[in-house]
Amino acid sequence: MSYNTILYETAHGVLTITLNRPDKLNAATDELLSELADAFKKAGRDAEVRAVILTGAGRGFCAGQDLGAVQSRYEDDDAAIAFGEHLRHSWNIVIQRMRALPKPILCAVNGVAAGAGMSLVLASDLRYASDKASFVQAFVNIGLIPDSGSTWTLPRLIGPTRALEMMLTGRKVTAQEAEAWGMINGIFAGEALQDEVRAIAERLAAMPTRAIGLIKQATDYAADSTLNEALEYEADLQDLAGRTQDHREGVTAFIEKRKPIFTGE
Ligand code: LHQ
Repeated sequence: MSYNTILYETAHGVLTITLNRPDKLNAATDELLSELADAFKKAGRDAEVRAVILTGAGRGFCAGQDLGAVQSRYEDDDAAIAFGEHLRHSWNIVIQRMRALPKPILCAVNGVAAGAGMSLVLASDLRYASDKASFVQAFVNIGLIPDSGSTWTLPRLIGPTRALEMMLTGRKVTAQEAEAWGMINGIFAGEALQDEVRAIAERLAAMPTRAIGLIKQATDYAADSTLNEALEYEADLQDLAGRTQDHREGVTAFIEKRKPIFTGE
């Protein structure tokens, strides 16, 4: 599949996906969502990709659903049903593929993240923002409810008190507030953001990739399980991690007092 609305660039084990509709703050059309879903599928299959950066072109990260496209749906009498179907076939697939990707996703939030654009941030594994970035649960401002996983991810990250305030008021939260609340991992000056996040991603790309995938899987599972279930699941996944070449390399390098060379196998 060739891409018109995103950029897909791989270097040094790191894939950078750039949402690329800068004049609309990278608001997502059907085309963009289908390309994004395809990009995450491709990233899963490409052994050369060991970390992914998700970012936006221009001054915004992503303003959520393209509202021009939404307006055209009003011609449909069954618009409510169409929204549900639309979510199931577009945004939900993207979010599910992000969580299922057995590689770390680092979000470089270069500007405003609104509506389901903010859901993309929340579905990433590590979140870094420019000091100019902001976060808006914009859904309520247009009479909708948070979607694309926001009702699940946001209260887990910042607690129900702050999450509901954002969801009910639709107010813009600054990068500084987001960091203080634990929504993001760090802030960088706007011009330094991409280089800083690339450096972190390159470090992660040189780590034991299979273990990183299993850590994502285990923590997502634990979010919904009892302690006993989590213990059992950890034991199952540790079985898999223990059979990787990178595990052997890690132990051997430790014993030999040298730096490990992880291949992602
Ligand atoms: C946009 C958009 C946009 C199109 C800025 N669309 N053009 C799922 C399923 C089904 C239905 C609906 O929704 C969903 C999920 C969702 O994501 S719902 C939430 C949709 N998003 C929003 O409601 C956010 C709308 N945008 C805004 O509130 C503001 O633009 C923010 C706060 C993001 C940024 O404000 P400013 O920095 O003041 O920028 P701006 O408003 O001037 O926007 C710049 C341009 O981008 C402008 O175009 P123009 O041609 O006039 O320069 C906007 O129209 C365009 N744009 N968001 N979502």
